[in-house]
Amino acid sequence: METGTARKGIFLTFEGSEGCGKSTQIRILAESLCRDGEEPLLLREPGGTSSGEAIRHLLQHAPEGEALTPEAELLLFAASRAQLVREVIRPTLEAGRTVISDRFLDSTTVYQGVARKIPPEVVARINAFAVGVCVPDMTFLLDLDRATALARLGRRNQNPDRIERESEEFFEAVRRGYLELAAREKRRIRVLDASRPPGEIAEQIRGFLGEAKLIGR
Ligand code: T5A
Repeated sequence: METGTARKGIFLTFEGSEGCGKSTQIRILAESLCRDGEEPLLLREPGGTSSGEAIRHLLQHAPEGEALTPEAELLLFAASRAQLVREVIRPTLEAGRTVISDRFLDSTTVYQGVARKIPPEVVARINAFAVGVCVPDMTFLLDLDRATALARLGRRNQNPDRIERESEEFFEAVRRGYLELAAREKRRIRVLDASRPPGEIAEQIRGFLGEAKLIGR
């Protein structure tokens, strides 16, 4: 059984559907933290460790991943996360450094739980087992309609990965699932209108940071 350790760094995560602007906002935030003398650690899920990157390849692009069942998919995302938490995130937070992750456990709640229709209590148990006490201090949900996201992704979308090939219904469920989750977890999840210009969204995120730092202490 894991016990809580004294965390000193702040743990921030970004969530939202494909093309909502997570990577863009993470880059802007990291640059601004660096100007303030901080050196945040940037991660992406699945991935971030050598085993996690192998799992990412299997989940997204490998032909061997094409026939994965929803249950196997859920466990693979959880396996990548369990490794990332113990190998990278916890030691980094304990060393006092800020960690910013592009996706984390909420992606599983929404993509595998809501969109793949795996019962929420099963997803919650597996998520809890994978992360232990390592829950984000604050999560930024970039909410964007599907048409705008597709237009932004443009050319990249001509070579979609396994999940990007899902139906419009799937991505509607993802968006709805995220908004419902944010309504249930108001203290941790901040919803941002991702159709706004990048600089405006970045300013809102900076505005929430002070609060995240207080929660993280
Ligand atoms: N997944 C993941 C699960 O099913 N379960 C899980 O548990 C986890 C962890 C990962 C996939 O795995 C699934 C979900 C995903 O399908 P990925 O390859 O890591 O996928 O990619 P995504 O996370 O989907 O990220 P994307 O790269 O698609 O999009 P981003 O990072 O959200 O968007 P970004 O910043 O690259 O922006 C896209 C474009 O829009 C422009 C950018 O310049 C870029 O061209 N842009 C804007 N344009 C106008 N206004 C703005 N405000 C803009 N912001 C960005």
